[in-house]
Amino acid sequence: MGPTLEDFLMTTDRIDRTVAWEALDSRGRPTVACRVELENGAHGRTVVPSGASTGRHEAHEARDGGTRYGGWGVRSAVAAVNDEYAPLIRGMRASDRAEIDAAVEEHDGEPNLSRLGANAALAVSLATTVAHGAAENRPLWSTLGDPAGGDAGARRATIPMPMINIFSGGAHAGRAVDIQDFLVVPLGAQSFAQALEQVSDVRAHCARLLDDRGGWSALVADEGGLSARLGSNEAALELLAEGIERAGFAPDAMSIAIDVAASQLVDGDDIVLAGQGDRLSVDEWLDVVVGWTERYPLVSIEDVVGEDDWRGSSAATRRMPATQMLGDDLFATNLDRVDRGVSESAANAVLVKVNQAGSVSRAGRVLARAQDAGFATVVSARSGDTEDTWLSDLAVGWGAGQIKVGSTMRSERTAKWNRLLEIEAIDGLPFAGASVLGGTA
Ligand code: 2PG
Ligand code: MG
Repeated sequence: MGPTLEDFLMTTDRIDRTVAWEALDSRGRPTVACRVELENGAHGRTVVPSGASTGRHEAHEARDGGTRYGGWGVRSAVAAVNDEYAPLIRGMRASDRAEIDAAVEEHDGEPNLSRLGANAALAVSLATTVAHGAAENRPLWSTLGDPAGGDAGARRATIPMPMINIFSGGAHAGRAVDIQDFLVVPLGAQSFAQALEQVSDVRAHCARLLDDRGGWSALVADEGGLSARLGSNEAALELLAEGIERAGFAPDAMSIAIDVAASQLVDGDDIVLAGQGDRLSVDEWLDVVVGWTERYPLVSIEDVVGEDDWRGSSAATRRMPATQMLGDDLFATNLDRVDRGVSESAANAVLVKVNQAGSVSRAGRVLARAQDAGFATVVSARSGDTEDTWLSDLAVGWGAGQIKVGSTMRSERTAKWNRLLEIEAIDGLPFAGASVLGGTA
């Protein structure tokens, strides 16, 4: 199509200027920030998140190495946006996000975006997405189903069920215990606001219990959770179960989820629980976990075995059919891996992180594929996150059943919860409720 009157008057959503710079994430590490400005004056500005328990199959995050910021600098990714992507996408329409994402992916040329970095590609994709919402003067979540978005399409927008971190170990807490995340799922809540209030109460009770046991609840882990060297992984499960009871909730109204992040624990064919001095075969490990599902209200287990252990993942899903078996590093927000997981029944739920994929369109396609296969879906933040709130809008707009953002404190976490509270208060969308969990319970 030739130039339109709108083009002539500079009132279109065509991209005028794209600028990236180096900013900091919640761990104080450098990350890529980006602003996309449109001809009509609207703009989108985003800061890219980053993981600690990063899976091998994730899109590649470019880091500078060297001595600046201990090697974590992202000047090369920033330069890729300013020197290569800015001229590439200039003049394209923010509403054509799928086209923009495809142009960026093609320009990088590597499937995992390793030439210029997935952090560069994602910065452009996210800032464009936010700019589109701003240009339309609509809430961001409502733009996710727009035809040219190329992601999940028109899914029913709902406020997701949160799974909220209470206690941290693994790579998020100096390996205080081996398992990375101990979370609760407020299955009995009738609204998102009530869910958050109930979980805050459970966290407060767990903090008191921890102090009573000689821990120090004033110190928080990477995602705002409690942490302490409890001596065993099961001690953390006990802490949560007791905190839930003291807060007055029945186990089916306030249940437990864990993220084993087992790729961090794999040594050869074994799972090593260094904190408690155990080395177990995968079958022995699964016996332990099955025992936990019998003794605790454990409704969701993430990455129970290593990221390439398809056999172990399928065995776990077979042995715990009533439990949500959630793949994070296993799927790495990658379409081929989700397809394999579906055909081998290697899980019944998919965790979606946009920076594992490298673009909003790619992540949206993965989420839609999981939904179509009848898998449960959980949209997730990273342990190194930022003040941005687009994640909440993506989860709502894509109709993801659940969201995982960390604990109920630290601003990079509460920014996302607060955005969901805002959507519930302003837009009046329904709360997803308990039926969104995977497993046959
Ligand atoms: C995970 C995430 C978020 P990270 O493993 O699910 O908790 O951690 O961002 O470090 O990969
Ligand atoms: Mg995980």
